[in-house]
Amino acid sequence: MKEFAADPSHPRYDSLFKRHILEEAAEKGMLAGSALIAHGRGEAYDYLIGEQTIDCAMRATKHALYHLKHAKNPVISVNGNTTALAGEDLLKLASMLNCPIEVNIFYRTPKRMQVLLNHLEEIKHKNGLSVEILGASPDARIPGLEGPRAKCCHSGIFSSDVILVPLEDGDRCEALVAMGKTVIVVDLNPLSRSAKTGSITIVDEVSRVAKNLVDNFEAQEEKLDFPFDNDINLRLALKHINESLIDLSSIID
Ligand code: PTJ
Repeated sequence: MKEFAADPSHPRYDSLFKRHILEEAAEKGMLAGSALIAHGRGEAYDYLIGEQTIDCAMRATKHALYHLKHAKNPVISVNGNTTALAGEDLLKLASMLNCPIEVNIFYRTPKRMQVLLNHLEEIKHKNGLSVEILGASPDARIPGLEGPRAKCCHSGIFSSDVILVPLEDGDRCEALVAMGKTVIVVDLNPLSRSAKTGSITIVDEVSRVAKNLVDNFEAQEEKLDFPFDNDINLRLALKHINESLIDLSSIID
C-alpha cells in the first residue's frame, strides 16, 4: 500500500483512510467511474448517523447473519467499492459460511472483472482461506434485467436462496427479490430504492458491517427471539438521523 500521510490521532482518520483505500483501488482499476461519487453520498449519510453502528443496524446485522447461517445456498456478491473496503472480512465470512463469493459489478468490463478477481485471490492466499471466488465465467442471467448487469453465475447468485449484496443497484435488488431470494442489502442511505426493496437492510458502513458479521459469527444465537420488519427498521434509522440533526443544530448558536 502507498504511504498514507494522516496520523491515527487525526479526528477524521477512519474516514480519510477509507478515502485512501478507494483512491488506491481506483488507481488499480478496481472501481467504476462513479464509485467515489457513490462513496461521497454514503459518507454524508454516515456523518449524520455518527459514523457508528446504530442499534437498528446491529439488529439487522444479527438477522442477516441468522439467515446466512441457515441458508441452503448462501452467496456473497461484491462490487468494486465493497471489494476495496471490505473484501478481506467478506472473504473470511464466506469461509466461515462455506459459501462462494461472486464478483458482480454494475458497470461491467472484462478488465475490471479481472482486476477485482485477482485482488480477491491475493487476499484469499494471504489469509490461507479456502473460498470459491466466482464471476470469471458467468453462465446465467437474472430474469427481468437487460444487458451485462443481468449476468451472473449459476452456482453462485442464480442458485442462492440468501444473498448478501452490499451497495446494490435498485433495479437489480428488485430483480433478486422477484426471484424469491432473501436479499440482504447494506446501504447507508435508508431512502434508497435498494434499502426499501431489500428483505433485510443494514443501514451501516460496509466495512463496519463486514467486521460485525465476522465478529458475531460464533456468538450468534441459534434462535432469534425478536421479529424483524424491514420498514420499521428503516424508520428507526431515519428517526436516528432526525434526532442527530436536532442535536447537531442545537450546538450551533
Ligand atoms: O462496482 P460497480 O460497477 O458495481 O459500481 C458500484 C457503485 C457503488 C458505483 C454503483 O453500484 C452505484 O452507482 O451505486 P449507487 O446507485 O450510487 O448506490 C450506492 C449506495 O451505496 C448509495 O445509496 C450510498 O449511500 C451507499 N454507500 C456508498 N458507500 C457506502 C454505502 N453504503 C455503505 N457503506 C459504504 N461504504
